[in-house]
Amino acid sequence: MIRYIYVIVSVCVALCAGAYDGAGLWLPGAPAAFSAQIDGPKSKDASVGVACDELRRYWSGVPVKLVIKRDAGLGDEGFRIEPSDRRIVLTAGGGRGLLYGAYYLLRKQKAGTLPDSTVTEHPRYRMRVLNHWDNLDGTVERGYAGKSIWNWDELPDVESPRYREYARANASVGINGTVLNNVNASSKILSDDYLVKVARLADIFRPYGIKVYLSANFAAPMQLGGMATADPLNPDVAEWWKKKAADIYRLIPDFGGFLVKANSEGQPGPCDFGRTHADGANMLASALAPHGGVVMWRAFVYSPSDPDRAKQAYAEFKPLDGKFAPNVIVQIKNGPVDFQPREPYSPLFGAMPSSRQMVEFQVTQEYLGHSNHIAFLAPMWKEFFSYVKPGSIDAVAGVANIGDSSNWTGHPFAQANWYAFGRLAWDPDEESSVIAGEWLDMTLNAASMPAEVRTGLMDMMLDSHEAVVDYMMPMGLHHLFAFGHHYGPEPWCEVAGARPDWLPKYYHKADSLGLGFDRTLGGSRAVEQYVDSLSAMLNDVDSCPEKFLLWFHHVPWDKVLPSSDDTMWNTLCHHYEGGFKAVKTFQRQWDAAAPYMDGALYADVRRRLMAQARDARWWKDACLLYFQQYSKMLLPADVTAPEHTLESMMDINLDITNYESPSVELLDAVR
Ligand code: GCW
Repeated sequence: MIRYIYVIVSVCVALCAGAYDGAGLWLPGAPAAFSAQIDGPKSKDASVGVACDELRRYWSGVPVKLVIKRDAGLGDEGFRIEPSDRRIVLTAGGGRGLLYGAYYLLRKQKAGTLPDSTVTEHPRYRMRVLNHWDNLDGTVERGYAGKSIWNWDELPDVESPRYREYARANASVGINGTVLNNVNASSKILSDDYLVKVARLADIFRPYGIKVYLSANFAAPMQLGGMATADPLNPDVAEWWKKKAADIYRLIPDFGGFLVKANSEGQPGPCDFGRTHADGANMLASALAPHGGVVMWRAFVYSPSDPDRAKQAYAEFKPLDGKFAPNVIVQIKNGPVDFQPREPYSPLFGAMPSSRQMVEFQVTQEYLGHSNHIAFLAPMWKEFFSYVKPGSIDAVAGVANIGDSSNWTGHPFAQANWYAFGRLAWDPDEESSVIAGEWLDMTLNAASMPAEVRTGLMDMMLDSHEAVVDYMMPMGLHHLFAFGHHYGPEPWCEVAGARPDWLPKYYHKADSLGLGFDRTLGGSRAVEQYVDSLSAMLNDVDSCPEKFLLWFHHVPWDKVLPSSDDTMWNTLCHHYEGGFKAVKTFQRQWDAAAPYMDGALYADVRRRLMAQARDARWWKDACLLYFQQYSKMLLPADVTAPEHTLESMMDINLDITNYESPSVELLDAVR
């Protein structure tokens, strides 16, 4: 009976709220039925206005008094909430603190977890930045949620309502910066025509505490300025950038700075002129310094200084420690290779004690099933912070998964990764389960579902990343992806003329003896780049954690592992099987929630989960049948028999670009 009432109530809630299209994200949608009294300070700061407006519209509890107190030790962005039965006092050092405090209250109200004693919050990082890989033609590199949300042709005259909603969503989770354009940057973004458009976006974002940054093409003085060189030590080049910076700050007084991908994957950089990364970064930094801007200089470089690609960024950047200007921050991907489903942390973290460093996470699921697979990434990012102490880095960046699709992110659950990125950039100690629970309650009203249904959805989210690792690349395997678009397995991939380190065989090294990349002291010696205690642990095949085993070791197929008490081959097979089975469990967990949600949402995720289950099986069959040619061992009896033959899977050739996620229909057709 109770269950029956739940269904009726939930259906009513869904109907009252209108059909779910995901456009409202996790944000408060319907204005509060009874508006509470909100007293704010008199201030010209637009963020104060936003904080008060949001509370006036959506807060339905006791009165709230907002107070600015510069000397309360709360900094620019921190806030304090003192609740009582009669009213809540929200104190902050300035407008942005009030903004974050207001969103905190609305979040807790929606999730039903309002505090009953004083809460003080400060963000752990001053810079919490999204990186958009958006091109000026509207495509999004590695974007799987439609086209770019920036409509450059219409700007600055036409203002899409999405710009404000975007800013609001970011502010609600504490994100305070955005790099608008792809790191594979067009110089055009720095032209006068485009800067006016950028300035318009900056004006819209400012009240929400969001600074705008741009990716800069290092050769812009040549491409845009018609100069013969972009040599960072050439005084005319430095002067060109100084003038460019001054022009930008005239239009955007609080411009954040530049993000630069230099001498990486064909992008120009200081090394083209015989200079170092520090020479290049410092020249840009001195152009920005008078205005307070920063340079985020990416360490994603892999020129073959060492035969092991995983060692190259460290080899190139560590010697530059201490040579970067104070307003340069070296932006390092979380792992040493490239956003693989699981990587050990990049050993560059901690190896440059005299330089500022920031981490770059990938929110968009380039290597995690695009927008067809559910993979909640908070646990992966927390794993990074378990090795790299949050206090040892300066800032956090995330490659955005946002596009113009109606629900912003393609997969409805991919919204949770945008949400989790912001929450962890604010507080890396927050638990994944808290973040997942909040998001579910706010977005799917999960708190009103029966407890076991809500728990099922939580488990689905919390287990999802590990499941993807298991059916794609368990035990430290990496880069087994199809060439180019990176969707689906291709451990056999050969492309004539391609760089060897873009091909799977370079990484998995399967042969008759075993599997995995020997990075021990007897191999590429990559373990040496890690701190001593860890290095010894990783170097020993019996103490290396199973999850990194094939990253660091070439392991015999029949070696019995201490972690599983079974052969490496059987253990590998069980991981693939476990990943596939986990997705079957997710399907049941999702089906159990069907009666409590909007039908369109249910059907959308159900369809994607079907694709994910088929893909998990495709990955399992492809990798196990391919590796079996080398192991020459039988699949364990409890592993589901392959549905596909190796030959049929080697024939699959998805006709998609780096800007697309394959449609479920296309996947049906090819498999
Ligand atoms: O993983 C690779 C991607 C490229 C990307 C590059 C980078 C923007 O496949 O699409 O380019 O990383 O991070 O620069």
